[in-house]
Amino acid sequence: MFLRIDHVGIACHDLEEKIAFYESTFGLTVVSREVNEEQGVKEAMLHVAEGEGGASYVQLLEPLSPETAVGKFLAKRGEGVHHIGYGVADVTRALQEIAGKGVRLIDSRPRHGSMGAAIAFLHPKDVGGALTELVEAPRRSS
Ligand code: V0V
Ligand code: CO
Repeated sequence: MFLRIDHVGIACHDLEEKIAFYESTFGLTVVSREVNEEQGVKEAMLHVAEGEGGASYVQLLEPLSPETAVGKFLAKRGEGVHHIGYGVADVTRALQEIAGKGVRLIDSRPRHGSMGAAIAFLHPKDVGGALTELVEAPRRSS
């Protein structure tokens, strides 16, 4: 079902400061920045590698307000790994298959994600404490 680890999402208080850290420490490059009102975040994707199953990234997340998913996470747990995003070929199909196994879906249908992806979250309480995101990247025209 999973093609790759698409991204690891990292919650932070100050997006610009964390971008500067990842750039200067690891030599990573920002390939996309977005404000996603629905998800309550300002985020940046930093490219890590290309693999057979597609590209992988680090996603840095700053909350738009304390009441958002990432805002609440920061207040409870502080900065750190917030979620893991797995690449899938078809997010709607993957959601059906996973729901059939009794895992609670946060999103029963795909939402808008970074860089034009269709995304959906699974409840961390049903995935061993790991907030899990499914990511269907847009098809490349080649
Ligand atoms: C909360 N919990 C987590 C967690 N956030 N566990 C692991 N990882 C996380 N990130 C735990 C929390 O400690 C509580 O456990 C329990 O879940 C309920 O948490 P809560 O603080 O009461 O918060 P809720 O229930 O209001 O919200 C939690 C969920 C929420 C996971 C339902 O954060 C959510 O809907 N997340 C999905 C959307 C999202 O995260 N968007 C931002 C990324 P205890 O303490 O009761 O044991 S957007 C993104 O990635 C984009 C755009 C992209 O990739 O393109
Ligand atoms: Co994400």
